[in-house]
Amino acid sequence: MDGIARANDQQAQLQALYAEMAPHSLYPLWEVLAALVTPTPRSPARVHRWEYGPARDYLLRAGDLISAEQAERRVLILENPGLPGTSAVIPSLYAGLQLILPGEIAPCHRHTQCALRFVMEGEGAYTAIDGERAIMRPFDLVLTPNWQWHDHGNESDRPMIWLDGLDIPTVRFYDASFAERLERPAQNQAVPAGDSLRRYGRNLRPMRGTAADRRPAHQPLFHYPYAEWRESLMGLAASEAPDPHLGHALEFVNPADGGPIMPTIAAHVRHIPAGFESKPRRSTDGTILVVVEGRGTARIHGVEQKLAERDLLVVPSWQALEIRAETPLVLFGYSDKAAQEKLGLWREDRLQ
Ligand code: GTQ
Repeated sequence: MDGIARANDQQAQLQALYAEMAPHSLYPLWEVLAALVTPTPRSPARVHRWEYGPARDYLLRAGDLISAEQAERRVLILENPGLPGTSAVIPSLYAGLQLILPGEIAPCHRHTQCALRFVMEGEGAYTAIDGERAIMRPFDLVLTPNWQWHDHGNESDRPMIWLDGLDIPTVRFYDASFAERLERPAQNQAVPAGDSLRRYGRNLRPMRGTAADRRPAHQPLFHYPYAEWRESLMGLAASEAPDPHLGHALEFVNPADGGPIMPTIAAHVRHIPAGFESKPRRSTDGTILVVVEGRGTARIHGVEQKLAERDLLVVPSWQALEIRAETPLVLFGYSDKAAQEKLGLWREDRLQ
């Protein structure tokens, strides 16, 4: 046999082996190794932008057709076009836009998934967590840590819309989803609205061992108001030059340990001064960005995405992002950095 014939014979025998093994759920690694262990991340997720206006119109139409109570959660999923059928915005995280109309209640439940809410519009509706309401205003961040009872209600006279960020795909990956519904639609208010912010939100905490220390020790705070984070961000912007890759950037922290807000999800805000162009930066945490204020352009692999107020942009793992601000840009973002850091996976690359 010559070399070609020998190679053909090897291929034929291997193919016969694969065909025989497959019914026994056995497969050759050497055929897939390069796709499994890649030298750098190759996310199936794509860069995608949702303009807020059209998404909002569809959500309000859904509001005419189904009640929050009937839907349990009336949400439009922001599904990544590269991850069809998964309800995921990046492989590990979920994003959705939730609508609560005046007088409605999204019934009380709890689940092992962690959630954050970032308010897009409306004022005065609440998320209640374990007996305490957080009254929501535009661009507030509100958390629902895993397994805490929560319901949402709108006692204002205007629709309330927020972005939901959950770790649904992560919990699915670990096959660790549990959920329960409370028999009553809304839980009782055990304490006044804003109570935990006053107790734990000012670098103070009730003395350990006293009844006043009523929130779980590992997750005392769940409301990060816009009025507070904006003041910190603008103060930073006024005091020093922006970081060349990030602009001015602040991460939200869990006061219990100084780490990310939840075990699986990290969140941050950024300010990019007018006329500033950030240098390209990539990181392994796929990130969902919301434009809070201003106008600009995001460039990813030479492709430009216009950014206008309340638009949403997803940047998958290891895609280099450059941001140019036309007017001062304020962005909110959340990602799976919290989980990746725990697993020793998180990396970033600051390009020139
Ligand atoms: O508000 O509890 O967008 O359980 C998806 C699942 C919101 C919620 C979502 C949920 C919720």
